[in-house]
Amino acid sequence: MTANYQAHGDVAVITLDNPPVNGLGLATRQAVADAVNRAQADEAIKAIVITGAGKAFSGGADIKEFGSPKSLQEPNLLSLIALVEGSTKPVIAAIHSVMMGGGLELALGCHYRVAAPGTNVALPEVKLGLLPGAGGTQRLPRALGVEPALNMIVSGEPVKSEMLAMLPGQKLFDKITATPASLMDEALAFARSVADVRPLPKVRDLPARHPQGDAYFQFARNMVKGMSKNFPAPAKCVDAVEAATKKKFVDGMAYERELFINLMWTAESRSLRHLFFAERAASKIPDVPSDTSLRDIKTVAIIGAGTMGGGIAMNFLNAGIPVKMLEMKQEALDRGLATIAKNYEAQVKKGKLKQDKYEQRMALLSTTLSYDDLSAADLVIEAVFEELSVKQAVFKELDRVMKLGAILASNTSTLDVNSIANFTARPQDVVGLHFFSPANVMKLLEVVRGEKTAKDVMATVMAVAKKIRKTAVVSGVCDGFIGNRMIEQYGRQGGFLLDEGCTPEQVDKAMEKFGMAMGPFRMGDLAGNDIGWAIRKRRYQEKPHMKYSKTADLLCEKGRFGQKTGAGWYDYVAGKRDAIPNAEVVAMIEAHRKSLGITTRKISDEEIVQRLVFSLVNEAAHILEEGIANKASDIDIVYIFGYGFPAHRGGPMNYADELGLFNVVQAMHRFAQNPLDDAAFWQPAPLLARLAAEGNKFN
Ligand code: T1G
Repeated sequence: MTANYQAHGDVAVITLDNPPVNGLGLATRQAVADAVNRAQADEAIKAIVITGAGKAFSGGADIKEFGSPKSLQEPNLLSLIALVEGSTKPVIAAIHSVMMGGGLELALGCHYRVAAPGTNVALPEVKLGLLPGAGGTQRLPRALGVEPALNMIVSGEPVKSEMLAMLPGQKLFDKITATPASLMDEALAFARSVADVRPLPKVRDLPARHPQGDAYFQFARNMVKGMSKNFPAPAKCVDAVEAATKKKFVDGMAYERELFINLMWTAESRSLRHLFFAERAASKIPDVPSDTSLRDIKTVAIIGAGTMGGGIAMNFLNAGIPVKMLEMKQEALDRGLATIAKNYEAQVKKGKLKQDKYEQRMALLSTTLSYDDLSAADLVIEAVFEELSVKQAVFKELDRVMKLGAILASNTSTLDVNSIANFTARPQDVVGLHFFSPANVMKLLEVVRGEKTAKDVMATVMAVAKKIRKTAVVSGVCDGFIGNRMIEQYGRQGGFLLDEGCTPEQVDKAMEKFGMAMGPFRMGDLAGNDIGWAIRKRRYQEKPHMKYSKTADLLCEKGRFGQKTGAGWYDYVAGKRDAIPNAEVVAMIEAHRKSLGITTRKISDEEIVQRLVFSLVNEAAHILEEGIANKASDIDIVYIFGYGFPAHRGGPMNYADELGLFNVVQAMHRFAQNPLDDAAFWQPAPLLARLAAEGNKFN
């Protein structure tokens, strides 16, 4: 079903019915057009109500159709809206729950709009690198006023229906119903009350004016410019809305269409649309049915009240889930609690958290020094020292005390979750939950699936991740899982570039110009260079043949661990985050090159970006081949949400697809010729080589 038709006396009710969000795909557009024509032809019908079944009025155009002929096939959305607006009988939109994008544009083509309170109303196209392409930039300013319309279009954020209805002079909503439940009754009554009103009111006939015209739009352009460095869409939103105030409606519509089509074909929009689906796809695990029954997670226990334990606890407290924290010593508990309170108090001071909410959250937190107090918890997360013997002691205790059916999770970032699971007699209940630091801020959560982890445990922790507003990606068990395994190759390339002639600043600036939130050396200073040092020391034992630059070790031998020691690759002033280049570090790198007899060369930003990003891509291709990641889009999500990869590039895999895998492989062959690089590493992973040879893509 895509839309159904029902006559209620002299009012025809057309109900969009295209689950899950009544996307306005071709079949739905066709069904609505047929229903509108049917109501026109039926003399017994005096008015038409359009509404949506299920959990949305309409979530907008069907994004899955973009880039395919279907999205343009008649009746396209513009034609459908024109058909509704040109109806000889009044068309009333009965709106509830969600009205977004093309859904709002369809409602703006109706003659009247009746909405339930609490409806989320938005034009989120800008979040997809687009702008409203079915009249939203021309009708919403007319219905709502230029400024509120532009704010909604440029932010893409939802606003509640009852809030919009309070705007002075607004013509978006003719009525807000008493409750969501009374929507249909009140919409039918409203339809009968306007059945004979002529001429039919059309949003397109309203004026769109702004008293300070040019000055306002100049201000708007300046504001938008600052926030949309890598995205063309927001600035085009301003152009389109300004056109509504300067051009005739039909000309404004033509201009909007031109801007929309152009944006549709930008790499930025393709990347953002890719990420929209990738984020949703990440929560789906191929061999775990979506209807797998979930374990009930009412209370959580956390082992370890350090930085990670405290940050993890906050996620659950924020979601209203009680937490019991265990430490070995009271002063560790006190310190942990104090840190959590301090974090919340900082949010209260900034006005980001209400005092009563803060107190509610803290009331959900309890502490203990005894494992026996944890037995009732449904989920326990261990966040203790990253040492297998310590994890072993913890999981033996958990195995002893936790109730049957409890999920036992480790926050380990590098250790083998299978080994940890085998410390217990219930490996099927053990899973890795790798939070990224700071755990109460970073959205990414790597859910590490052990060989024996039960399917319902996987389904449960993915649902818990959504509840605590994390973007979860499933990883298999390997050293570094997905993100850290790839970042190790990225860091190795950074080291080689220093040996070959780059400064840390040159590499960082090239990557930040590419769009990374931070280049590799600033990132190392932030995370702590000693972390990478510890891993490399392990590597030198495990893989003596693996090639590394020694510069990072030399830096750590000087105790320059980064921000936490006030100095790393860069110098830092207490309380500030600015990375100040340090001449001694540069001299140290130069001296090291001399000791190796290396003749430096000028290295382009392009080579820097390609070697760092393609090192991620090649390692990721191995990760896919080994089944550590289920799909390439999951790897994009890991890098966007966990490592500051630029969203407008869509993630490393999407970026490689955009460049063409053939070109990526050609570049890798060039890198393999460089005697100072690691030729073995640059052999394309078989999956990458095959896709490139086939002219195929990862995603
Ligand atoms: N098109 C296609 N699929 C969509 C969709 C859409 N517009 N919106 C949601 N889905 C799918 C989604 O992929 C997921 O699928 C399922 O619905 C549930 O989504 C011409 C050009 C509406 C607030 O940008 O913001 O109109 O994973 O998990 O949390 O100007 O979905 O189950 O297979 O997000 O309840 C503009 C995007 C389109 C709205 C519901 N509209 N959607 O949130 O569910 S462009 C949007 C959302 C447009 C016109 C332009 C949210 C939601 P699956 P979900 P939710």
